[in-house]
Amino acid sequence: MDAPLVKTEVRGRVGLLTLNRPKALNALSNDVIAELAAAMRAFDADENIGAMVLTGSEKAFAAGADIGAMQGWSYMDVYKQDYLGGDWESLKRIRKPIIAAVAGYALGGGCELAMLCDFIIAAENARFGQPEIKLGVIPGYGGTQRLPRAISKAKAMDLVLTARMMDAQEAERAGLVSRVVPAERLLDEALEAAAIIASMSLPSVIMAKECVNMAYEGSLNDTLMFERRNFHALFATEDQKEGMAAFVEKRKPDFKHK
Ligand code: CO8
Repeated sequence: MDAPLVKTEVRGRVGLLTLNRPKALNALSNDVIAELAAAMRAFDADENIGAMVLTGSEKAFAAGADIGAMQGWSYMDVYKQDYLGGDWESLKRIRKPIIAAVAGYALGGGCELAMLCDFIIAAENARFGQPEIKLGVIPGYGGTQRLPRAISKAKAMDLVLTARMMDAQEAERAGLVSRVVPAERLLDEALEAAAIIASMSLPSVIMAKECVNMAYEGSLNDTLMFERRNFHALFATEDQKEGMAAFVEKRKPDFKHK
């Protein structure tokens, strides 16, 4: 049997989810997200679970959506499958709190997945970024919408337009991350925080999460759809083909700006 792409474990009243595609730095294929969504839904429905922790490896929380899989897709391919709808979209309907425990790279869809969690605890070696522009596309899973809300327009523009990475200290100063801890403390710190949450009354925990999200998300649904359609549209460009081919072939892209 193939190893699971997402490992699950129960620690007391906490559900631990570990992305498990280490050779591809936990690149988020549709299969990874399908497994993640199924596991989160199961924890969400389990009355013995009060909170969840989502983590990756020491080197990468997740290095983004799976570029190899996306490389050949056309505009119609992404539009018809409503890429990043479906299982992806269902993650934001999980009602119990999810803490992202991030070590190493959280890039592109990986940074977006961390931001979709309720808060982020980072290891000192964590690095956050939205490098999609280097591939001839833009963030497609909330990066252009959640990042300016989580940090500032200036820093979000800086990251999204230059593709530079932000280290854990900068991410904490900017407000993206709630705590930074030594790498060896990361999982314990996240599990302890989740255990505290799981010891509270579940209805009040769920309502608190819903209310904070109401304050934060306003009209996010509309803007996320706007972002997704623009992300789809970029698959009609030559530069998307070139950007992703260049990554796969390990060379610099030669963009033609069309
Ligand atoms: N997709 C597929 N494979 C990947 C990805 C990825 N995003 N990232 C890394 N890998 C693979 C590499 O191809 C390599 O595989 P192999 O060993 O078979 O050649 C393996 O992981 C190890 O990677 P590297 O050799 O590159 O490791 P380095 O330590 O040299 O570099 C980096 C680490 C800097 C993280 C580098 O791998 C990198 O730049 N990765 C791509 C980062 C990126 O561009 N992410 C954005 C992807 S696009 C995206 O997320 C679209 C957003 C739309 C929404 C998606 C929602 C999920």
